[in-house]
Amino acid sequence: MLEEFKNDVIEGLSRITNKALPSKYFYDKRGDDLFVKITQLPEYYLTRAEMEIFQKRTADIIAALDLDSKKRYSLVELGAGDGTKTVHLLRALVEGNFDFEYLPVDISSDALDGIAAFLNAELPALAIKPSHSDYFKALENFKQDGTAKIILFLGSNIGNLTDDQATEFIYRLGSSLGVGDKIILGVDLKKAKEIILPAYNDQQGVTAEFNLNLLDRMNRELGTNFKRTGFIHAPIYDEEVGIAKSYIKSLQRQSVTLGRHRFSFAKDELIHLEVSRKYDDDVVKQILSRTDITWEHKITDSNNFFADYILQR
Ligand code: AVJ
Repeated sequence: MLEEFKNDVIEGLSRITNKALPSKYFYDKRGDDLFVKITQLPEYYLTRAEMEIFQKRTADIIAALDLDSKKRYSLVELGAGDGTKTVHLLRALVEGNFDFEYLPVDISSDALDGIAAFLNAELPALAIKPSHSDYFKALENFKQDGTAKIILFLGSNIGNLTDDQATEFIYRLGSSLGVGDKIILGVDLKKAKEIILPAYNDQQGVTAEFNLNLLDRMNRELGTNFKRTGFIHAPIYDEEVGIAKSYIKSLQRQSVTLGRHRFSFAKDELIHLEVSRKYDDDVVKQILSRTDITWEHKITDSNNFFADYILQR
């Protein structure tokens, strides 16, 4: 794990142009805490918008899933989250007497413990089986269990993937599902720069802190000597394509060492940290066209900021 982190940093920062670091490294303990703070920011509308869908449109989600009361279902959530959105759907399914189990999958055992405790308190009758695992390994294990699958991949988590990576991801998801299985895919929708950019550049500076925390993490875990004051958070939104990108910008000419490696930064040079892809129907169609997954329904919040697409294998 640490070795992989180190190799990714060396590869990404040794480049002469297009320096980059993978966004998955944001999420150490401090990064997890900062992300929770982000979801509560006034500018970060994504979490609230999807919450509204799960609170107010549960009946529509269930209708769109077209469930069969005689079948057994596994509701598999990729990335456990905190359960505050999913609980609404789970409650409605329990109340509707559907035969199902909830299977959250996450690589963080803390996240799984948290969601299990929360759901045991909220819905004591719910059968929950957490998997501390890689998504696709878990799906492989569930493949032959005789249940119909409903996969939840919420929160615009797919937004961190490029379109090619997202296609590959949905394609692999399809191959671990049976015909008729469903996917609920939560995505942030394309919209004006004036709304999207502040979500990644909030007034209080929490998102800046979230990005710059990666410098601290490298210093702590890999022994680099990044100076926090030498860099700033610099996000952009390309309204034409619909992609938000976060960079950190070097404020001066400087260099940083990692063991025998030295990384040099020009004044104003950027390090690319994250893509947050924004979707519309065309992007969804384009991605699905190269998979065996089809689009069944789309459910949005009242502002049309966010969508949960109900897809089918
Ligand atoms: C967790 C990928 C949905 O891109 O909006 C929030 C992560 N980064 N603020 C997003 C994030 C900066 C978030 N996702």
